[in-house]
Amino acid sequence: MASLDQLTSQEAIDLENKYGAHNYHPLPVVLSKGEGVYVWDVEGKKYYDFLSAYSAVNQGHCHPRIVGAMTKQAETLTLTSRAFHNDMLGKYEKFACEFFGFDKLLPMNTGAEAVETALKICRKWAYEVKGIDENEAEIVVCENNFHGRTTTIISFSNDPVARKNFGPYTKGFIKIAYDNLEALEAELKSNPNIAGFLAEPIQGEAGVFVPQEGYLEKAKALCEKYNVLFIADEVQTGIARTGKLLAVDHENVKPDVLVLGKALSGGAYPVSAVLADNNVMDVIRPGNHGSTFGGNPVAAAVAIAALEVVKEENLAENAEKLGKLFRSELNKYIETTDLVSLVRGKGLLNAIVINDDEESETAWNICLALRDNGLLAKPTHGNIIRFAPPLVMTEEQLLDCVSIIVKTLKQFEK
Ligand code: IF1
Repeated sequence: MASLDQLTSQEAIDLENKYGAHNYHPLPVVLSKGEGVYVWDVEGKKYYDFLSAYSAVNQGHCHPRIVGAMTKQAETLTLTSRAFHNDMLGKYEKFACEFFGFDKLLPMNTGAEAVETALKICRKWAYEVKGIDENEAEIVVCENNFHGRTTTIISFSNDPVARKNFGPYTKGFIKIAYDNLEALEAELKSNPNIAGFLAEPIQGEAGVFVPQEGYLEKAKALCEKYNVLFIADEVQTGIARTGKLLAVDHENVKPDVLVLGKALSGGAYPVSAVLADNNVMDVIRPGNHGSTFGGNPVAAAVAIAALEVVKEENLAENAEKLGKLFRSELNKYIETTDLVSLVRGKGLLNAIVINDDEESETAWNICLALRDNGLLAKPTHGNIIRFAPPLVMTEEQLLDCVSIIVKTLKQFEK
């Protein structure tokens, strides 16, 4: 075998297969470099990245400003723990609170940790502010949700692959249909122990499922009516991905609890956060919650830079404009074919549905062919392909990508 720094793709894949747990089924491509909307494999082939690390790399790969902030801070101070203060955390908290319009921020590292944090805050608020009896609080969640991989979060998943044989499961969650206000109101009305409603503004893993217009606004109004916290999981939809800074901004909704991750760091470093106003966040007191790495100075420096890039490079506006162009260009093709039944999404979070059953291999095979044609995307479920490029893409690049996608799809027409 070649030395560790000169692997072929096959050698790298073989190493992962032999020494890595088999908890993923990646597309066979081994990447070793990224810049902006492009990634390169170890053989030097260049690709458009149409996954953006599940929307973590909204600002583009290796954005110089984010990498610069990270390296500068890494040379100065990386970690203090929260046993001591550091001189970056407060600056970051002020910056992010003003950026998103909340009183306070609680820093964590991964999306799942931030979701867990939001659930804990919500339960504590229910007992100490709303006045629910101890251990009786329940949180309403949606069918086909994806909020992460912890034992509590998978307890309320309905994906058997993510859930089966990981029990016993955490109690206190009630699942209702997504995009169904009647189901939400029925639950809130009949159950005085509801503390919160947790939802993704667009369901990502479910296949980029966009709810009807007005759903978020009306769900938030119902939560207010029944004194229940509206918790928005914007780990994937946030940070300009859907054409606004937050997906809830499309309906001018301010969640009671906002959960962020992924592109909060531009994909350079694991950074997540929960934001809320004082009436909610102040239920958390010393010792109630924390993390060794949460709020470390590198994370703080990286997140400030990542958010500045979003604003200064107008990434939300670009996502909105390019998303419309992407869907309209793909719709022109869809009118001519039976292979693809539809394209849906918001901003640059989109998916196409292949006209085939969920168990078919067509979407996977299309992704292999897209790879061969220089574009990387991955199926979510058997017959849905997600398209989510970095938001720093230009119109010219997007049209180039559309032509690669259409050319590839045409190879699969019967
Ligand atoms: C994997 C999907 C995306 C998320 C929302 C919390 C988290 C995620 C709305 C947890 C994470 C990821 C994780 C990734 C696959 C992926 C995903 F396909 F499963 F649905 F993005 F579309 N809330 N989403 O989407 O964040 O703890 O991972 O930082 O490999 O599990 P995390």
